[in-house]
Amino acid sequence: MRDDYDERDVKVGEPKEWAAGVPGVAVALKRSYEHMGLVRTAETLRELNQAEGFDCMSCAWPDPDPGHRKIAEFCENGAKAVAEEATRDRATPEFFARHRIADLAGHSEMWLGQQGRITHPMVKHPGAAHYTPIDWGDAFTLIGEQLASLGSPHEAIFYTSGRASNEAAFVYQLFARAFGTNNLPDCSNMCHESTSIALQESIGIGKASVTLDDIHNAELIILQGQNPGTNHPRMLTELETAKRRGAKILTINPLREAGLMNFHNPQAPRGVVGRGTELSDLHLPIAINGDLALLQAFGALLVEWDALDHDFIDRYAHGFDDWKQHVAALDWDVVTSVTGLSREQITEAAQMLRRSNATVFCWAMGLTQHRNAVATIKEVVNLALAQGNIGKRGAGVMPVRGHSNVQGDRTMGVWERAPQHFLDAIEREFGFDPPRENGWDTVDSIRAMRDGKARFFLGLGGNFVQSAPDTAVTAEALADMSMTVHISTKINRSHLVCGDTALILPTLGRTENDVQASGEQFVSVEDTACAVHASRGPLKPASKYLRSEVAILTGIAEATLGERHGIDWTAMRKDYANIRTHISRVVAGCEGYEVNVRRPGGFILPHPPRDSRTFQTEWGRGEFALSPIEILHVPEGHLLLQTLRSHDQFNTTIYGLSDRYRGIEGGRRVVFLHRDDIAALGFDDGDMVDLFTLWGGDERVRCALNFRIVEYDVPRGSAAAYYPETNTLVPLDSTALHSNCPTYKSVVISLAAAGTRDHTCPDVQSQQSVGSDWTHKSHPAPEHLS
Ligand SMILES: Nc1nc2c(c(=O)[nH]1)N[C@H]1C(S)=C(S)[C@@H](COP(=O)(O)OP(=O)(O)OC[C@H]3O[C@@H](n4cnc5c(=O)[nH]c(N)nc54)[C@H](O)[C@@H]3O)O[C@H]1N2
Ligand SMILES: Nc1nc2c(c(=O)[nH]1)N[C@H]1C(S)=C(S)[C@@H](COP(=O)(O)OP(=O)(O)OC[C@H]3O[C@@H](n4cnc5c(=O)[nH]c(N)nc54)[C@H](O)[C@@H]3O)O[C@H]1N2
Ligand SMILES: [Mo]
Repeated sequence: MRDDYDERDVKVGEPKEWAAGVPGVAVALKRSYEHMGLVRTAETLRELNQAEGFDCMSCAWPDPDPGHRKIAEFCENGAKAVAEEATRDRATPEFFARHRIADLAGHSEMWLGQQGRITHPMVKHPGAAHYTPIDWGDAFTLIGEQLASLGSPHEAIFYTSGRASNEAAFVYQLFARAFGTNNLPDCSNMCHESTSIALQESIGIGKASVTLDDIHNAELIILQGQNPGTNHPRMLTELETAKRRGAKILTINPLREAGLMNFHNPQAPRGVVGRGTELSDLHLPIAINGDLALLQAFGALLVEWDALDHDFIDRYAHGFDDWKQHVAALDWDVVTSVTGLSREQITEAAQMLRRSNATVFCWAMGLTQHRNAVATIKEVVNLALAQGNIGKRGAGVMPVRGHSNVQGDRTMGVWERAPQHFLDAIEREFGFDPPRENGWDTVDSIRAMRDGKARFFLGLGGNFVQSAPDTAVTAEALADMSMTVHISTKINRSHLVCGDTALILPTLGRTENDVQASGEQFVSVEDTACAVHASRGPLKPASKYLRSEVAILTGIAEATLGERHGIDWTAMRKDYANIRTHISRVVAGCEGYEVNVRRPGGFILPHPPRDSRTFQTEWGRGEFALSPIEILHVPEGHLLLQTLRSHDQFNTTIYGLSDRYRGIEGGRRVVFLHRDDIAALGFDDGDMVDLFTLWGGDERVRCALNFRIVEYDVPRGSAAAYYPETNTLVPLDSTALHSNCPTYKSVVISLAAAGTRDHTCPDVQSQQSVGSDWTHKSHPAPEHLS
């Protein structure tokens, strides 16, 4: 089992021009056999994304209709995600007895994950150096007592990662609110929050207006700020179908990602032997954060050419005239300098919009994680409104969500700012008055912990300390808690940055059989196209001591609230149908939930703009937004860094060290730079450098050390490096306007030859040591316990 690697061993090859195909299948099966063995692999992958099977936990891409699913309806990275969960390796109490927490913190994130599934609930008592086993009942009692001891319910933070099922999410938010707080931050706060805010204000609902049928029938598909070949590989199959039916594809990305260019479909003979399908018809290598200006330039040209849907604008939109004037006054010098694109390139792309009668706009983190992200996404909507591309077959806005159930978790009320009508429905259904003031989102939760306003942190999945910005600040904040609790499948770094008392509560994963008092249970999830369906795990649980998320959460609720509010947690645990009954009465659009969700393929939630061009906005129409273009000044000698995913990770879970499509093997601490920037800064390809953030004057506070320079086709002035190694560089206070999403895709940095610049950052020679400095910050471990 590999632990760490030396950046100097990184092998750099040629980036690929195409995605998937035979290598994808080969890698998927190899990883699956290694982790699961032959029989388990066959058993598991056969059920993946089938109508009677389980929902893949790798991304939120929708499944085809039941009749149209392939025998193998999964992708390389889905298979890796399954193998990661269904592994035969186990992190047992003996494992935790062998390793002090401080020693575990010395290992890489990849190594931690490779230790396998956690088998028993574990506790670290104040001052202890190890995690030791604890009974479930005792664990719940400890949590209940801790929560009861808080000065106010608002001292508790209830975080969610987007893998939790609808049933778990519903129970969780109900518990937090019955306890008395809306402090329900989630991974969405770091992900598509900018989308949710922008779409809510512009079209009245924060979700995609597109179904798979629309993708297949589009004339133009725009892929902006998204790397589907790695992060939503099943999307490539649908793009291929669209292409074969004549759609054009416009890609907008600082990088020429392999999956944007060409697709060798591993499930079709032509993908195995042929030349694959060319995807991108035109690629715009935009400068980081140039999208708002680009979209406004598109708008200006469409107005100039009168390539507009006036009927739609008159009937369904508001604010068109102001927008028209706004884009007509556009300064093209600003546009070309901010986008790094020529007027000809931009015009050629705008012609594609002009010619299309049905355009689908897709985007992901390349748009959402910038300071001006909300404005940028509203500009996407402006274009959609201008050409009537909402509520029409083959057209629409399509934020491509990340975590497989991040959208469902929101629908179920995991939201620190849940709307009043949702809270009213909770009150009607359960007879208590939920707190009405907004809770903390992710960034505000970190601030609250840092400032001593919170004392308790519970994570329903996720890896908070690695996914959040400003790792040093976040770790210190978390280590200051009286209690940290993580409901998890596998060990991750957040378990090693402990509050005074720390608990790990091991849970069943999506692949596993969930049996409760009334018998076998299923759960339900929602994909990025608003389809809700059931998911049933085929495998025997990794350990007989595991409990489902619902069982754990209801156990905590009972230990904390007892009879308070008279909520019957036991009934919900016994039979999840009881949770779904509540859902059907509380969540709008979920009437008849139990019946609908049991249908093969499930059901699609209502979406007023998609269904009937109804817009539940201030004006009852689709709103044109006016956004000034702010120029992000990067001082001389500095670069704009975006942090992104390699092909061999799922967020903070590192599967391996192969970013195949970008030609990187054997390491992750690399920084991609343009050849001329490398030269201008006085370096060579292959040099080792330290990265420093320019923020608030002092450039020595945030650093990430020992990165190998890789010459790459990125726009001048920009840099790219992997998440989560570079989260140390993202300032907590650098967030998107209105959505508070960290600006993970625009961090101003400088470089220095490794080891040559003084710094004050607590970082972190390498990824491993993140955590070790904080593990016992508040209570150093007495040596005799080790
Ligand atoms: N295998 C796998 N699947 C995943 C995940 C994973 O980690 N692994 N994560 C899941 C999650 S939670 C999410 S949110 C999604 C993430 O899916 P993506 O959003 O595709 O993920 P990122 O790697 O962050 O890639 C962002 C892309 O945006 C581009 N980009 C960066 N800055 C800009 C910009 O200013 N403008 C434009 N136009 N483009 C820009 C980058 O070059 C990159 O191609 O994937 C989900 N699926
Ligand atoms: N620099 C930078 N930072 C980023 C991003 C970026 O692009 N750049 N992207 C952001 C985005 S888009 C997101 S969504 C966040 C992700 O943030 P998180 O959702 O917090 O992180 P993950 O890595 O997805 O969480 C992985 C952990 O979840 C646990 N887990 C896995 N399966 C299950 C399950 O079934 N149940 C439970 N209870 N636990 C499970 C495992 O223990 C695993 O270690 O990170 C954000 N951070
Ligand atoms: Mo995400």
